[in-house]
Amino acid sequence: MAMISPSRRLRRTPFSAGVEREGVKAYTVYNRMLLPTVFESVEADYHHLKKHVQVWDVSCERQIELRGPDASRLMQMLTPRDLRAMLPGQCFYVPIVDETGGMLNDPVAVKLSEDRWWISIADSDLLFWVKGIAHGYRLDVLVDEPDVSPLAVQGPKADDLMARVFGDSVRDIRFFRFGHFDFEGHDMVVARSGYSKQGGFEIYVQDSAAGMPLWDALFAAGQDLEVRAGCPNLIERIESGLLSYGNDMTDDNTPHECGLGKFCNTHTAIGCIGRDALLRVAKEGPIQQIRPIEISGDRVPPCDRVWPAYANGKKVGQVTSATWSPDFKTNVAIGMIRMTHWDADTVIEVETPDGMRAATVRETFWN
Ligand code: THG
Repeated sequence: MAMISPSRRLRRTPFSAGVEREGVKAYTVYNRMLLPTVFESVEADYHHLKKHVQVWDVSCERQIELRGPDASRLMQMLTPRDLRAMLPGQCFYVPIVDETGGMLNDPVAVKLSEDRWWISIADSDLLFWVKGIAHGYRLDVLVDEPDVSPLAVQGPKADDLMARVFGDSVRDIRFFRFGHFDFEGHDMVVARSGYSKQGGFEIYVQDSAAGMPLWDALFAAGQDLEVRAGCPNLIERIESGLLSYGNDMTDDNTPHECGLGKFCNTHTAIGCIGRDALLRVAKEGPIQQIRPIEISGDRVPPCDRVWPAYANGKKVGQVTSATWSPDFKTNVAIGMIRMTHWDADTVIEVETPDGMRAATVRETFWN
């Protein structure tokens, strides 16, 4: 594929200088911002992530800040997850739905205080929907995109590296909780979260000017831990079943189709704009759902469009993410599969650009 031309519309990040110094080889565009996808190679990055520790520029996980007396009310209007018991200091993975129950985004909601939230968004223009609702309902809340850029530290040695920079108390942060930590006079929000299942943290850097000093401190402290620059890894995230908005699901899908029913409390999420629509569809239950799929044969080509899935010549779904897994020595994939064929061990056929492949619906992802 040809290069992407840089311009002001394609935003750089506070860490771009560090990412370039570490030899980034490829980017994608996410929320109109650069997101690295390859450093050494996707496979080499994968093995390193599972063994050591990586620093990821995930600035493209932009924050939507809600600030004001109606912030919590607005947050609940956006999601069918019941937020009443959520406390400041917690993060929740929250489906965001429109008035039809269709998925608009699948962000992490960060509750800073009763009247201040960050919505750490996946790749869709959620800001416009949120501003429209705040304005249309005349809510007393400010909605904007602040200068906040997440930097992820992921991998089995993440605790050791973070403790060297922020002190041993970072080890005490529980999963999907956050605390405030000082770095050279800058307040940093540090959460135990991240887009891998290898463990680690996300540092929400609230001032672009603090970005490179933090980047450099992590690399200086982690030399003997073999710290490297990394990025969300295609192989690891498919093995782990981490969904990618715009790839694995769109606004045509409900959270239940996406397997996110466990993050919905539609009956008690009073105020959620998609509530009535979701209550209607939840009564019947979804007729298709996301499933782990194992595709037989040797390495599949890159999956940059949907691959239809068939059984007995009839379409029964589609594969939306797929790659060769070096550790499991098979092709791992994520697909949306109709009810008639979604049971574990069901054999289907997937139409890849290389031709038809036998495939099997799995019970679980690969971790
Ligand atoms: N971290 C932050 N913001 C993000 C992402 C992130 N914004 C974009 C994107 N990733 C949003 N999508 C996801 C998808 C999965 C998870 C988080 C964000 C995730 N899921 C775990 C799981 O499904 O096992 C845990 C969910 C839970 O138990 O609550 O972590 O990665 N800041």
